[in-house]
Amino acid sequence: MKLGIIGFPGSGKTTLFNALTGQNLPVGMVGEQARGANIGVAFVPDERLEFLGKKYRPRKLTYATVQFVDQAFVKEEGSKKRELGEEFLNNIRPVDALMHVVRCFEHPVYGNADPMDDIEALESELILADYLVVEKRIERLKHERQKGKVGNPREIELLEKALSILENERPLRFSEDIASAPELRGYSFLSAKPVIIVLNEEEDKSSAVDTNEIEKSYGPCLSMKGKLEMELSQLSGDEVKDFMEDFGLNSLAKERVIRVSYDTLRLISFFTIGKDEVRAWTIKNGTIALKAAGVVHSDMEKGFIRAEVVAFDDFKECGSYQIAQKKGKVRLEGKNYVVKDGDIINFRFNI
Ligand SMILES: Nc1nc2c(ncn2[C@@H]2O[C@H](COP(=O)(O)OP(=O)(O)O)[C@@H](O)[C@H]2O)c(=O)[nH]1
Ligand SMILES: [Mg+2]
Repeated sequence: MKLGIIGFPGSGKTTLFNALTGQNLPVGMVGEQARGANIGVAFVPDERLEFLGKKYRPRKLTYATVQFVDQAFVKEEGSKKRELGEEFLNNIRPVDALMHVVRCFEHPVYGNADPMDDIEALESELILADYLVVEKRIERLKHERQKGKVGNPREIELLEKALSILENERPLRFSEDIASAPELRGYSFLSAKPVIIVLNEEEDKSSAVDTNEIEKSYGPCLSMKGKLEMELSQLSGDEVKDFMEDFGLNSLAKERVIRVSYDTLRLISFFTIGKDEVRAWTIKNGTIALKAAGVVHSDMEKGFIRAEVVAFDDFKECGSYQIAQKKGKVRLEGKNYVVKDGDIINFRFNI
């Protein structure tokens, strides 16, 4: 899973990126220095995986990971073709979801905070970027039709529909048939991606923004104190617990961001266990066993025979794989079995 961190300069993108990935990149850069992109990885916290690790004591305990791209907001100056710059588009088009960081504190260079205005303004940028792509493509298809090329009528129909949504200044993500159309996948429309709004709050103030209001119009919304979260990410485990207590934090922003991302993208985890490695894997909810096998290794998909499956909770209750087997909790499933969150799977395959 790949998430793009976007937002206006000084909103706290790099601060959040550091908090998520544990990196320590310079923050608070302005102008030229704030440009460019950072790429990093966060481990998905999972108590179930840790439990399995303690049971099996494997040589390697491998967490699922989420990739984050911290992309500076770049507009191409003086270009008539595009509003958002090439760099922004190239880095953000391939991500699965967007995390929009919104500044809720006064900034020495960028001034007062206007969260609602910023949310709307950035959304407009995404809509405009898509609009330009759709408009150009439709023009081209019309031109080709005049020359006798028919094209894919379904694609044209979908593009026309997308155009009318964008003309009304609405993002594409609320239109299920557009957002999920295989004919449009290649366009990677920005406004079709799920958006998670992250309010970056002032450290010593309580929030003045109504997250429910935002959720109604935009998508899932969570708030955090980015500066504090970044400081916490630089500490060791025990220190973090103490500080969280001091600041009255129940959970880290990192954990909440990942949880909301999983929910938004409808992702689940399954586990594989062995002496060498105990590992968590990420798949879309609804994935069948055959495809889950392919996530682990392409040979497992090619030579799939069956999956031995035990639900994590059953495993935990039984205390060991052998007991789970004796109690009939280890099931044999075929390739069309729909994998559930927390399944521990042993793929049988033959090539
Ligand atoms: N006053 C104040 N400053 C903050 C807060 N959170 C972040 N900042 C500062 O705002 C700036 C955000 O910078 P950065 O993360 O580089 O933003 P980016 O341009 O979106 O990547 C940094 O100087 C942070 O220290 C806050 O809650 N209060
Ligand atoms: Mg930055």
